[in-house]
Amino acid sequence: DLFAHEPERHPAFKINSAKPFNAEPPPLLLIDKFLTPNALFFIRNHLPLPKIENVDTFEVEIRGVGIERPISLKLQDLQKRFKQHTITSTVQCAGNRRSHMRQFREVKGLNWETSAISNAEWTGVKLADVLAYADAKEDKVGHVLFQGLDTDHDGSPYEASIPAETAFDPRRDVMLVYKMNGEEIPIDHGYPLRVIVPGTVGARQVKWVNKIILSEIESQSHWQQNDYKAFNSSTDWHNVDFSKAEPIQEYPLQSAICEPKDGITYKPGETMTLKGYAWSGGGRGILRVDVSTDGGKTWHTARLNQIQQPRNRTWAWTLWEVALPAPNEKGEITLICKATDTSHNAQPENAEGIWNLRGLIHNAWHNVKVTVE
Ligand code: MTE
Ligand code: MO
Repeated sequence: DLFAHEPERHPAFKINSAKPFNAEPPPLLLIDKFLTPNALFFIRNHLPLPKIENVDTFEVEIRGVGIERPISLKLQDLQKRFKQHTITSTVQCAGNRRSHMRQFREVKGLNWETSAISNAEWTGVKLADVLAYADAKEDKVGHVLFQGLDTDHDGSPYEASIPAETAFDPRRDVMLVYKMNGEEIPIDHGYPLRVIVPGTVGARQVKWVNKIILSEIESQSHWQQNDYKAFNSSTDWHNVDFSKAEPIQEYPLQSAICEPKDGITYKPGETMTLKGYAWSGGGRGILRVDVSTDGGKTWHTARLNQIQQPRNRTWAWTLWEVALPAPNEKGEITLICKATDTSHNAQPENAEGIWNLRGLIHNAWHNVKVTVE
C-alpha cells in the first residue's frame, strides 16, 4: 500500500479524496485566523506522499540551460548562504469552487467547495538569489521546472514550471521555503522544502522539491500540459486539444462567503453577520468586497481585514466581514459577495461564460441561500 505511511490529519477536514489525500477545512475555521493554522491548511496531493528518509542528506539540485556547473544544496546550505525572507502568501488550488461550476454544468475533478485556499507565512530563501549563486544566465532560459519527490506508478515525479521572468525576478518573491507559520513544514505541505510562487495557482508551487531545472521549454509533465488549462465554454471532451491552451499561472480575482452556511434561518430584522475571504492573483490587492442580501439588487461594502504589502506584491488574502439586518419579509433570500481588485477587475456574475470542462478557476459571484422566518 503506497498510502501506508500517511500522517494523521485534522478531524474537521472535509475529505474530497482519501488516497491520494485531498481535503479542505470547514469554511468557518478557514477564516477564523488570518494565518491558516498548519493543521487546517487545505491539502492537495496528486500522488502518495514521498518518504523522507533523512533530511540531513536531502539536497536540491539546480541545473539546466544557462547554468555551466549544476549545483546541489543541502538545507543547511540554503540557510547559511542566502538571506532568509518571510512572506505571507495565499495558496489557492485552481479547482477551488469547482462544486459551484458543476452545479452549472458537469465538469471533471475533485469536488472542492470554497476552502481549497489557505494563507500562511512562509520562511525560506528567494529563488532569484539561488539562481544568481548558481550563475544562471536568464537570457538562455524560457521556463524554470520544479520536480517533487512524489512519484506516479511509472516513477515519474510531480512536476510543473513557471516562466523564467517570474523565477528570476526578486520582486516576484518566488521562494524555496523550509518553514510554514514559523514551524517545520508538515509533510503534507512539502517537508523539507517547497516552492512558493506568490499570486500563482497552487499547481506550480511544488512540494518536496528536489530538482530545479532551467529549460527552453515548459515542463512536459501531465500537470503542465494536460491539466490546469482552461478552454472556452463550447469546448468539451470530444473537441478539446490541450496543446492549444496556455497553462494557468496567475490566479484571477476570487471571493467567497464562509459564514453563514446555506440553509441558516434568521428572524425578520435579525442581524446577519457575513464573513469570507477575497484574493486576487499576480500581486493585485483587494480594493473592495461588496455584499448583497437581495440577490444583487443593492450592495453593501464589507469591512476588510488585510495586511500591508507592497503595491503589486500583495500576496496575502483579505478577510472581510459585514453585519446587515435580515429583511422583514419572510422567505428565502440569496446572499452574494463579489470583490474588486486593485486593477478594478470584477468577478463574473455566473459560470455561463467561464465554464470549462475541468471546472478550473471558477470565480463567479458566490451565493448562499438562507431563510427568514
Ligand atoms: N507538489 C507536489 N510535489 N505534488 C502535488 O501533488 N499539488 C499541487 C501543489 N504542489 C502538488 C504539489 C497543487 S495542485 C496544489 S493546489 C498545491 O500544491 C496545494 O498545496 P497544499 O497541499 O500545501 O495546500
Ligand atoms: Mo491545485
